[in-house]
Amino acid sequence: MIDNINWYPGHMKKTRELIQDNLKMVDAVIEVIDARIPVSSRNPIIDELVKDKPRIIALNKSDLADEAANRRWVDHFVAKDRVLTLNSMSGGGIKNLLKLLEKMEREKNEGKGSLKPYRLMIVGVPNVGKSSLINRLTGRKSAKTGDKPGVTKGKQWLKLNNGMQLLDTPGILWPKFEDPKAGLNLAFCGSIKDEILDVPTLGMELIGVLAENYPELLKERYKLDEIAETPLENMENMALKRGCILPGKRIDYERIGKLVLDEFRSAKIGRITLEFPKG
Ligand SMILES: Nc1nc2c(ncn2[C@@H]2O[C@H](COP(=O)(O)OP(=O)(O)OP(=O)(O)O)[C@@H](O)[C@H]2O)c(=O)[nH]1
Ligand SMILES: [Mg+2]
Repeated sequence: MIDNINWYPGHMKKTRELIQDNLKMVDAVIEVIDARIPVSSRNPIIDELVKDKPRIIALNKSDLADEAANRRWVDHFVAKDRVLTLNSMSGGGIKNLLKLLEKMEREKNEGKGSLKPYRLMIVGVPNVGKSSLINRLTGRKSAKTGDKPGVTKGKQWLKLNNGMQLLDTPGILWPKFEDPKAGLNLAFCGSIKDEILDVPTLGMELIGVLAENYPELLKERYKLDEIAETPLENMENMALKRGCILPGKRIDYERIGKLVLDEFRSAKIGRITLEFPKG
């Protein structure tokens, strides 16, 4: 199902080494995950790499995710890690993050004389908002967006207003392709855009998930009388409501597929979370 992905094993090894090397230089790690898919947007390798280093789990894009689910995820992660919700687009949650970092810095420096600046690194899968977060933390446009993994052009430390230092190279983790569901979730959320499945299939898969978890939002947005038996029927009903019709009254699957993906990604259907903590 998933082909044409440029994360071949050699690349993964290089990325892992790059993150490992960079991690040696920092006091704490901010692991950025997508609040809509907190399982699929994590890479288990990070636990192995971070080990005992202080870590913050940042549920970014929390503005797009279901608020009740955000709370459940915070409760879930807080058992093991420091966790908070963020909106790196508007800056929501950044003050809380800075407060937390300052507390961690105080804990590290307790009882010590000469103080080195507290050093941070941000890691996460593509498109979760690492660069946006870096720019928020430094208060200016410091980070290039669209950095490719494995490409380091000299390390640079960015200074935060509170004196902390942030490594300018975000650690880009490879997504979990081994699990097809994770691949789909990442594609729904725009982390691996056109690389898996075609748009009509991806759109139909998303409709299936929404019909199951958020039937009311789907009905409301697309003026559906009922949720039909199959994702395909729902897709066709939605296409009719939205005029996604080709000559000869044929359904334009490409257009309705793209439309539902766009409207999900921009939260026009509503604030939606695709994965929930167990229990
Ligand atoms: N709604 C919303 N959008 C966000 C948020 N954070 C980032 N974005 C958007 O998500 C997209 C990706 O953000 P980037 O900061 O470039 O993500 P990245 O992790 O650096 O991506 P790569 O460098 O490709 O790995 C951009 O269009 C951002 O504007 C957020 O909290 N909420
Ligand atoms: Mg980036």
